[in-house]
Amino acid sequence: MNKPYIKVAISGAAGQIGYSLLFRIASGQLFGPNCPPVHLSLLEAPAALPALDGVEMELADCAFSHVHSISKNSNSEAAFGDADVIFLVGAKPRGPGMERKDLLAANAEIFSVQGKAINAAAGKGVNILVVGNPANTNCLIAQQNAPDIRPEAFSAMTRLDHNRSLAQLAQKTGTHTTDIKKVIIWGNHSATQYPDIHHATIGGKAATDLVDDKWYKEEMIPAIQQRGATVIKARGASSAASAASAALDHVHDWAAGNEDYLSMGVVSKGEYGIEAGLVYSYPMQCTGAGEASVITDLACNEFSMQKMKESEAELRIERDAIRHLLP
Ligand code: NAX
Repeated sequence: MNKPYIKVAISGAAGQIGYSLLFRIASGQLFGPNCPPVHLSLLEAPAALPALDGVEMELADCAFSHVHSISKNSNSEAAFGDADVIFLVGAKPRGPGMERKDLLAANAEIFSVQGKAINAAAGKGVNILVVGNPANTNCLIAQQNAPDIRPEAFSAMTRLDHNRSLAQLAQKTGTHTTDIKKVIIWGNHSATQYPDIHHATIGGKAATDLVDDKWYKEEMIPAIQQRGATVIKARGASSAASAASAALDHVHDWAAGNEDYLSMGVVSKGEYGIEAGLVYSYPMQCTGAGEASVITDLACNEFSMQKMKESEAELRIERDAIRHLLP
């Protein structure tokens, strides 16, 4: 029987990204004004449930017309039951003295439990966005633990990097972000990601004709790769509102479609020579109704191929570090 609402589950709902994301979903910005209201299914670690009570109170106090109902859980299977869309935001942050492999192992536990819960409980047409870091490899773990869910249902977020690239190009060329099309983020959501402007246009002209190569390679690429760290340095906390905005854009466009190229981490089928099975950010075409496909016919120059391979190599290392935890 059809539900009178769209069920949206969000893990890490009491965290800083959750605090920004929930209110935008609740105000109707995820699916637009003409869609059914949302049921918000909020998942948190047990220790954060009291904070989640406060978030629920604030959501209620907004009297949003697009909220059908709200539920809270610390159990993934209960939170994901019959979900249509799942945002996996909650993850362990890197603690003092923790190495990247410790972080990978700690989060591998969380995302394998959540992958199994999605497999057991979510609606078969569910779409999942992984935001929690390391997002690509966490997405791989969840996906591998959900063998009954189609692999295309899983995605990792590189939309923030994509939006950051639009902003940098707009600032540099004195244009608006809406004038810029076909930017691509390839690879991992990490410092090896490759922001590619070789196919991009600004006001219909080739981006590579409007910005000089030295600025692109020596300033823009490192700025995007390091933007998260730069925000932490300035704000004393990691990107939250911009990350929530990117998560909203990602799922909105996946559901509604968008004619532009979009960057999404998806399970590779070997496109552009990248190892099949890795979760790799590609240029995607979203045609609506949760359908998205990799744009496969782009000619990539030697510089691009080298950068794309560097990021693939890092994803292989991450995958190998948690391989024993894959089913
Ligand atoms: P916070 O630490 O503010 O919030 C995380 C929340 O997750 C906490 O409330 C915590 O209790 C909860 N949590 C922990 N384990 C959980 C579990 N097993 N089940 C459910 N909830 C659980 O972090 P926040 O700033 O919101 O960032 C969340 C994640 O997004 C981090 O991993 C962060 O690194 C990642 N990011 C990813 C980005 C991307 O572009 N892919 C950019 C922004 C952000 O850095």
